Amino acid sequence: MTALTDSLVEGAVQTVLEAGELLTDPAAVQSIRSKGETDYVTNVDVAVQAFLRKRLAALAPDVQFMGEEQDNTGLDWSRPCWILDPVDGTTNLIHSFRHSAISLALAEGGQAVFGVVYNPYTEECFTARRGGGALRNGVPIHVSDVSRLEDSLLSTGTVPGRRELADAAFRQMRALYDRCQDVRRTGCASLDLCWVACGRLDGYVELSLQPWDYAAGMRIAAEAGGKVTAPDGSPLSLREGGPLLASNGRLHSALQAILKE
Ligand code: 2AM
Ligand code: CA
Repeated sequence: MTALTDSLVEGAVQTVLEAGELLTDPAAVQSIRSKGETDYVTNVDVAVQAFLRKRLAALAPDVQFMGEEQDNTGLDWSRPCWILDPVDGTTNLIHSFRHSAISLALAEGGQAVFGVVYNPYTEECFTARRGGGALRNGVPIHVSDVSRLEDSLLSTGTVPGRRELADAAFRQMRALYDRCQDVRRTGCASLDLCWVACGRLDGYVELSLQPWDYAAGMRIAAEAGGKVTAPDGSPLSLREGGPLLASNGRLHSALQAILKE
């Protein structure tokens, strides 16, 4: 039986909106710890995860919890599971760049059946349920209808946490740049996916992401008419991360061909 009900969705969205206040306080970041080379966790990441974990457990005690700031071994993937990135765009948060989001998905049967991505700086809340379309602040959204790469605006990443991939990432960025109108690099994967969903971007490519970076955004982009896969077209896993290609659907095969080069 599915854990997903209208009241669970409403409760989860409400809780994410409340948690947004923990990011926007200008004095929010008090401590910064390094998890790996150029990969950081702040007191805000920890506080948002603790807040959501507690509130979601009260809303749905049987749903498991996967979060970026904890050890996630031992999850039973035959049962429902929340997948949370408490702060997607931690480096942006550290620099007051004001482009970060809370990303929460509900996974069932290996798929994200619900996703919410909230940007508390712009108060834009993107949501989607499987088969129910995608919404921004309650209003339906759709991917762009751009069908030629030369008319497209793309986003990509620099894989800051894996510097050994930098040459490949910048080669890829150059190859994309040569074929499109321009490239952007925003530092927040979940919002890049939502921006594909609402047509601000036509495609998005990143070489190394974690499931909490894309679980919610990929549901939102897919429900908005887009396509989100690995660069070779295979489905993305929610258990472990990897490279990602998102598009409005029309550009997917052209982007795949560039990434293969
Ligand atoms: P994060 O801010 O939650 O770490 C930046 O390129 C995007 O990639 C962000 O969405 C960031 O999420 C994500 N990302 C995934 N793995 C990362 C890593 N090891 N280091 C930095 N960013 C990472
Ligand atoms: Ca994060």
